[in-house]
Amino acid sequence: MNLTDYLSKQKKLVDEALDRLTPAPNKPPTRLNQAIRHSLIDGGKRLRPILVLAAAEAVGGNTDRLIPFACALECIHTYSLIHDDLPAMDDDDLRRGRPTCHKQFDEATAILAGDALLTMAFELAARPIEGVSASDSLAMVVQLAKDAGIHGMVGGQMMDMEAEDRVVELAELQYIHIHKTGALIRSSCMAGACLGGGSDSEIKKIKHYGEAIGLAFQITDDILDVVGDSKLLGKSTGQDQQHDKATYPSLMGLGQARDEAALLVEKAISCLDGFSSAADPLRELASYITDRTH
Ligand code: GRG
Repeated sequence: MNLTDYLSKQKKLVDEALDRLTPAPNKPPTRLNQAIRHSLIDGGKRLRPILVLAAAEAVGGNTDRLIPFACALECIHTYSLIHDDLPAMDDDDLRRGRPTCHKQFDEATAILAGDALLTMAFELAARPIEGVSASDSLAMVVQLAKDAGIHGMVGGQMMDMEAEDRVVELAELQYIHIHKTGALIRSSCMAGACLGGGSDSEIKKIKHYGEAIGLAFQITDDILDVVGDSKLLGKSTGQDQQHDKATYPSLMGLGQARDEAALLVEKAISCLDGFSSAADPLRELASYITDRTH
């Protein structure tokens, strides 16, 4: 398979659905809808929704029916970026190659745009899905809430903030990465596998795949902050060093950080042993996680 073609086809599907599912900019409350669209529409790689669809494909599921759930993942991710960029957190000016939400609008509007995206996500995730039992659907909504919340992304972000300006050991950094970034990636994979009709054993394997690529993704993010091109990334680089943050490269050097990420990719691919070629998109996506330049 050609991953570039696959990614652009899936991204187009997700982009079109997000555009359809998001209130029009001329509909009230216009300023809120414009702020949401500024951050959500036509931006980002759409990795999390693409993982939902690829995991469903791996277990032979119907991917079309999972589009609203896949979009929910992107809504949560985009809300986290909007709030992370606020002056109270990372205070960033640039995101996805354009001004951050609070720069383009104002802080209060950016907070509300994030809140609205988070609630919209659960409205989308809770929609009935043809061919999927209500209990499976509910289980994945609960899983998503856990992974996005206190015991996942939000908790990880809090730990990340608390770890600033003090010595952080590798084990703690790994814990932060797994929660802040990894949990939502794992949730995307699990949701695709479960809602796509996978068996318990398939869901478990894809969950472990998601955990491995989730950590590899954040290690790569740490690496790109050092060696990446801010134009390609669409955000400022060098932020971690500027804020004296513990990262994989700062704790073990760039070379070893790259090796760690590569090992995780290998581990992720091995979780898919026994899956047919329907899991090739997941296999290719694992390598893309560390090979990416943005
Ligand atoms: C504010 C509740 C709250 C959480 C913030 C995930 C996160 C927690 C903040 C985002 C800040 C950040 C740069 C995290 C590193 C990993 C990450 C999520 C990078 C951006 O994800 P990509 O590369 O972005 O998938 P695109 O723009 O392609 O969607």
